[in-house]
Amino acid sequence: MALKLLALGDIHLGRRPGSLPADGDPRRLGPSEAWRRAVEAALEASVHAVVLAGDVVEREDDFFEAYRALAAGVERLVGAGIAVVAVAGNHDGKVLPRLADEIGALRLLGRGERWESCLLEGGAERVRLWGWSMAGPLCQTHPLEGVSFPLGEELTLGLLHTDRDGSGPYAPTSTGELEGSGLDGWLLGHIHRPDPLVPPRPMGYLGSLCGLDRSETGPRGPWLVVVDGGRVTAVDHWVLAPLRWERLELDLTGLTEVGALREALLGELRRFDRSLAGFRLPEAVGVQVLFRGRSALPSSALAGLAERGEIVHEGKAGTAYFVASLDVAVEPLLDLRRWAGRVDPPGLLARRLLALDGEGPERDRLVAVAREVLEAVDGDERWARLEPLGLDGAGLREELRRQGLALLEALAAQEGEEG
Ligand SMILES: [Mn+2]
Repeated sequence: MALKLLALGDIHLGRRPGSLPADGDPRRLGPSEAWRRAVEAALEASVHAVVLAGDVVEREDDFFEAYRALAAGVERLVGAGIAVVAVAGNHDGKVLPRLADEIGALRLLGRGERWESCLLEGGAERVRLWGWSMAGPLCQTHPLEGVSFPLGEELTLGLLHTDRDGSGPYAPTSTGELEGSGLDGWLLGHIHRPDPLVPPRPMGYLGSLCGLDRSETGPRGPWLVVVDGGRVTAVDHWVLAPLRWERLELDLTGLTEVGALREALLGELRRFDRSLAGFRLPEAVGVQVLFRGRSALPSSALAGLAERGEIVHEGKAGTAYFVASLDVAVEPLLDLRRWAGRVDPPGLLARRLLALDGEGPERDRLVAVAREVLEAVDGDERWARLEPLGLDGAGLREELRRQGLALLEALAAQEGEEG
């Protein structure tokens, strides 16, 4: 008889997802619903333990909201004989110990930044789980430095919120320390992108339980770890998050009218929806659309295709597909060589665009001039709260080309020319 353990990464109870469909209810799409789904799945599968890898709660201020959601889930699990064990992360280093005091059935491991273990039992198997909790938002301590674990008969797993291979103030560890620890696996919290976790020695990030903003694309959910015959025999990602984020690139080359574009977008969404599988399908999918290719359609028509948050498709199981962002990287159908033959500003612009496509010194000069101008803007403290500009060579060149082509497109339109 195997032991089944369900491992959850960063939940961030209390956080509202970054953007939502027009009529989206954060309670139905956010972390608390993801947690509710995970609890239900754990009960259905009769797992023996549920373990939480920290950042269970978003902020101190979310105590009451987190308390309600967490207590309800923990009580259902513990009522069914399922142990619930957690460590604290940088977001909940202060609040999770207090929640654990309130919710007696929630076992917090490693209070006060000290290693502590508990024994999980299920079927004919036993697992020793080692955990260490952060005590506040910042922690320069290296939790694994100079630590050696007493290794016994039973399988041992580690549960930790850590910045792996980082040097920041988030309880840093190194891959070498994790691998050299002698433990049979590490279930990590902090980084929201899940690692591939595989038997017999799963080692890595569980990922956020539910994508919290549009950068957190792809499948999200808890991981089932199966222990049989004293070793980890299976690790399965239970994709069940209520909200999912995806990037979608659409090549417009050859499309000449906005209607065809709409159909192309729907076609892509239908294809994606058919491929969508998982433990439970999402309630909503936020799509970041990027238009690419060469097209005579004006950028304004592309950008105006849908509003942010607009629901553009309903999937087979009622999944609402909404537009999280719409970006245009389409190149107009301009004959640059013909334009470059002219002796006027559009001609100069076309020659520079051709130079940017080439390999010569003129390309490097243009990029260097642009960088000099933009660095001054980037360093200006008025813009300090905005995202820094990406000023690497390839990105800058691409941006210059995009802006230049858009400008030439506008100039061409003024002349009533079609390329
Ligand atoms: Mn964290």
